[in-house]
Amino acid sequence: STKSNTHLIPENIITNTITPRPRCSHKGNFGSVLLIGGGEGMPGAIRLAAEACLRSGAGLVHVATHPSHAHYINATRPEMMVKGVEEPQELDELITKATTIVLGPGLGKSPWARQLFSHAINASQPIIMDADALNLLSEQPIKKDNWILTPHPKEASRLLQTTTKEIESDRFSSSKKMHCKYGGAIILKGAGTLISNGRETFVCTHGNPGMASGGMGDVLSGIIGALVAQGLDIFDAATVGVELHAHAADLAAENGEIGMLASDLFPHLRALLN
Ligand code: NPW
Ligand code: AMP
Ligand code: MG
Repeated sequence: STKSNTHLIPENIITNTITPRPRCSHKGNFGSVLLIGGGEGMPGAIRLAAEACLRSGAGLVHVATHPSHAHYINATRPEMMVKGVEEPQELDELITKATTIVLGPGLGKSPWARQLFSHAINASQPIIMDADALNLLSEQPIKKDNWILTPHPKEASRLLQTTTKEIESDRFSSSKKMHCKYGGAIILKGAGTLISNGRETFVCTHGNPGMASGGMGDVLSGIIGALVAQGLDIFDAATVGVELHAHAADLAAENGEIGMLASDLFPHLRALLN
């Protein structure tokens, strides 16, 4: 059956995976993440993903974004290194230095976005694909082993050229179909998020409807980027990342679900990781 290799995410997965830092560690031990996104008028998504990445322990965080707001991102979080990128070739130096790449938050579908997308997906590092990177991928499907796709049901419907209703009617088989078509690790988001590599599927039972607010998914892609940069393989990073995100959201929801913000997760991420 489609459910034979299905498990709940183990309760202790975070403490079993995330270990204290050795006393002599330095930032080079925790990887460098390049986040690409934030088309004109949409700096918030990539700003949130990049902070989630820092808050989840990445050694260095670089953001490649639209030149119109590169300054804003750096001014509001100076720990990030930000480059306003006009032409896709300007990504090359950043890609060379990156341990892993997060592609898509707030990217949009403009000619600028399409050029950056086409250039970045050729990188050899693992890529966390989110938001408009998924929408653009659905227009020209390719298969890769070392990437993580993080669709919500509507993005999944575009990836499989079907309806959201169809995706939701059998989330297990939808995840498997996405793995067959695109490869890698698949995260089908929404209440009861599924994480699948085609052989095994984990189900996340944490999280809450307070998470149904803008920017929440952008935070997830940043968390996973940080975990890949710190050496987790893509399936472990996807699973642990989903659990951290949901657990942080449950802690944030102790102050109430309604009105909860994606950035409210940040202090809880730090507490859970430590
Ligand atoms: P409906 O309304 O039910 O038909 P889109 P997006 C559906 C950036 N952002 N179960 C639902 O459809 C992103 O990074 C920027 C069922 C919903 O209306 C992207 O680049 C922010 N259906 C870009 O915006 C903060 C579900 O999908 C529709 C579902 C567009 O991303 C916000 C939305 O999907 C945002 O992150 C579920 N669980 N979840 C910023 N601060 O800069 C979603 N849907 O059309 O792909 O648009 O996800 O908003
Ligand atoms: P996005 O739509 O890309 O912003 O992603 C939304 C994030 O919030 C995903 O990680 C979803 O799994 C999560 N989420 C949204 N609504 C719920 C819900 N009702 N229960 C649990 N998680 C949710
Ligand atoms: Mg999203």
